[in-house]
Amino acid sequence: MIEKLENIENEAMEKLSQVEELEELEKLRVHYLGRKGEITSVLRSMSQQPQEMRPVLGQKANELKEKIEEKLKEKEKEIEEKSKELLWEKERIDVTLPGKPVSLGRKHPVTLITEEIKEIFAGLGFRSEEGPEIELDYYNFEALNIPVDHPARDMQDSFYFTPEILLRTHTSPVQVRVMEKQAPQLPVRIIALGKVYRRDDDATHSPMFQQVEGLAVDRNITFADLKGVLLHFAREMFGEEQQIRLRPSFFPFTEPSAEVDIFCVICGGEGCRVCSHTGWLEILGAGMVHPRVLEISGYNPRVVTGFAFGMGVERVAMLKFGINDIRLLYSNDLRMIKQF
Ligand code: 2NL
Repeated sequence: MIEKLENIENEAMEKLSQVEELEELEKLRVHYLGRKGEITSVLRSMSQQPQEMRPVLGQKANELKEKIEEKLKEKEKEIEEKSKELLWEKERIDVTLPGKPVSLGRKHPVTLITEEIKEIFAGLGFRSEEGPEIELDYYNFEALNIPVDHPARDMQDSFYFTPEILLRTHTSPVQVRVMEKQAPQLPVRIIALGKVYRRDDDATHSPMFQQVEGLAVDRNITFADLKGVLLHFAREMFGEEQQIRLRPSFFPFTEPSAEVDIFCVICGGEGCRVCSHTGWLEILGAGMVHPRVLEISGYNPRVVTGFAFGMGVERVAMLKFGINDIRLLYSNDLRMIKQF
């Protein structure tokens, strides 16, 4: 019997030292210490042993049981440590590996031009103003002397919510609101910029585009001031050699009115497809603020005069960057935006 216990011990220690997984370890525990395990059966068969051997055998068997339990515990700890180490090895971060490149966001060409326009006019003392994109008919048309039967008021040309409320078709209502608020205080020197909406959609017209309008109201403002400001703007934006050309035009909110051209920035005045072989490009509309508009907004047209102008930011961006289709600016194609 003693010999049997010694055999069990040798075998158990040998097997236990080779175990590498918790499952195997559990199997061995059951094999030796379980209800039908080897040690258990030795203890159970004690009654068949000679009386005088029982204490010695019992003690030996119990000692072996404890020894195996200890070894099991030790082994379990060892296996757990090892698996933790393996996991750590797998998840370890190698800080010396090169990082994944992060692509930087950048400004849209229309944003770049807007910022440039803002800066040029800030240099002349013009403050930037913004206002609501959903506007009242009053601010968008009526206060600007646009007659009730004007084609711009047509449902076909503007986006209406109700007969009184629409998406603004220009940023002029921002300027009307500023004048209304600060009248009769002088001077007014602002640019109004933001999104405007018209029912248009082709290579040169988008249903949403961005507009910058400028307004100066004070005593003794003349058409010469307007020309000087616009020439300065053209030279800052398109180069110091730039020339401007004014052609007579008509807007209900200015009188007199003009359309303003610059030398074609594509061909330098030689004549090309972009300028229809004229050498000139239209970039903005302008004029002296109509006395009716000044009056409606709270200024006395017998005391003050003003000039105003308006331009499409996309058009300026297209000319400056040589883009021939406005829809490219709003295609959300990264290949496009990455070029600026
Ligand atoms: C264009 C022409 C223009 C104005 C906008 C304006 C604003 C007030 C009073 C008088 Cl509050 N005028 N704005 C004047 C002339 C032309 O825009 O071609 N825009 C894209």
